Amino acid sequence: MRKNLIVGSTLITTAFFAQSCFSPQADNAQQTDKLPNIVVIFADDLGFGDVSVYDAGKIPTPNMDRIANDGIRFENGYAASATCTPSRFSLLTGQYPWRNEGAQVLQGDAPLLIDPAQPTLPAMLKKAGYATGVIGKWHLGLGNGNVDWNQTVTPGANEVGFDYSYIMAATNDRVPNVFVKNGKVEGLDPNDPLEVSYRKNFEGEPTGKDNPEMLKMMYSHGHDMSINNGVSRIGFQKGGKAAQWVDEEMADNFLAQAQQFVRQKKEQPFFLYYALHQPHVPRVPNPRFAGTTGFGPRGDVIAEADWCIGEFLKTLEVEGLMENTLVIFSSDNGPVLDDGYADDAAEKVGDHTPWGLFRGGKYSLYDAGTHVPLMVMWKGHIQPGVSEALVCQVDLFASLAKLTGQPLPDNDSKELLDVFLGKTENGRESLVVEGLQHKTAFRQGDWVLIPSYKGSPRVTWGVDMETGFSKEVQLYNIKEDKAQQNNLAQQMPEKVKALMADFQEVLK
Ligand code: NG6
Ligand code: CA
Repeated sequence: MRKNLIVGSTLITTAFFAQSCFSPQADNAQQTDKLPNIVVIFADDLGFGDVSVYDAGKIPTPNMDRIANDGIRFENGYAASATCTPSRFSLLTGQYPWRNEGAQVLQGDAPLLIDPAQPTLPAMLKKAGYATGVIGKWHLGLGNGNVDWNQTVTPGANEVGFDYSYIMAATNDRVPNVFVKNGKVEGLDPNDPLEVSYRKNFEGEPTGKDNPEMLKMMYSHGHDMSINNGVSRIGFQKGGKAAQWVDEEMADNFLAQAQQFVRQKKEQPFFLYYALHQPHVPRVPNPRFAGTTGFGPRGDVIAEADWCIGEFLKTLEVEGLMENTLVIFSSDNGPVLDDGYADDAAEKVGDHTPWGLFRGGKYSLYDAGTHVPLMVMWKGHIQPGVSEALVCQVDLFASLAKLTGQPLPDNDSKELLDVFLGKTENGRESLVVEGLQHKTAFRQGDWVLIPSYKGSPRVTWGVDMETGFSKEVQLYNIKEDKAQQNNLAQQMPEKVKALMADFQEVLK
């Protein structure tokens, strides 16, 4: 058990905020004086064991560790899904991803996944008087399915609650390789229009498949289409050359944007969703970090991400905002080694265990798919500690609504503010997590139930990863058997039955 979880007076202040002062009807100006800034820093494919504070990590991550050491480190923090789009959908909407058929890994020209009429975390905070911004990876679709990248791309992040957006449309391995600022491609030369297709190449444009001599990093599967900056990607693009990103500069670019957002919005409460692109493929660190960890590019971009977090925290400090800013750090899904480029991730992993002690990783219904690093820091308001509570990123919506005096949403998000602030360990009783193809598992207490599923037990596109699918029903005690090696389903049919009944209740 944790002791002295909250400094007495600050807790009273927080409770006071939540209960009386911040009624949704209250005058915004009055509220905004006291509301804390909220920053969600969200890594891409960073595993539980990639963060050195979680014991298993061999790559030093002093700045991520600092958030944990100065705040609450969650030992049972989950993403809602083992891939990016569905996980981010849940973070921003408070809804389980499998309730939305379209919430699957999206291509770079996919339409906006979130209905602008649907309640979102940023829109809720905007109502509470926050300046809201998203910087970094989006991957929730843009436009209406027929985007002209040379015009304003809409609807997008700005239509679902963000006042400011500076984003990559999808992933760093998908076209278009440009930044979209408030719906406009940044740095586009009107004389060199940008065209994007996921169906066929544009006449005469080189590809990784046909022009491997142009590549500085070889693909291992997929990723053999249009080339930008010596890296071939998924999808085809033509033109827009002046706007295309340089991977090595991406971290500095997003960081500068995040710092600028803080400096510009510091007078009012702000909500910043700082969505790092690391350690997703292609892993191309700034030369300052290349070769620094001994774990190959995957290790080096984790070091780079950690540095970005450190610089960002320094900005909060310099601006005098540390004690008035709630910082949440997590990852969208579990880790993967070879995810489509020959970048030595598997060869150089050594005794580093990105998945910690858990089974599986990205794409997997096993625990490491969704069991991610999660930590919350709020200087002077949270007494540092470790929490065993079961929590999910989907719960941030309701919990932050509570913090800011907004009505609680009517969705899958559970109000766990006191848990996130380290005041209690009464987290969720149960949670549904998602693997590939909207297939789900049920965690209740220390038990995990994976129903019988048809489908390949391994990811089929060359990634060395278990999907978690099996014809056998699987039941694990995750506390005693973190690595999910001991399937107890045969032995404990009554437990399976009881869990299945509760699981079905949620799935309705
Ligand atoms: C897969 C890609 C993978 C990655 C993933 C999305 C191939 C072979 N694999 O389809 O490289 O981009 O999609 O990752 O193309 S996520 O973190 O955004 O969910
Ligand atoms: Ca991801």
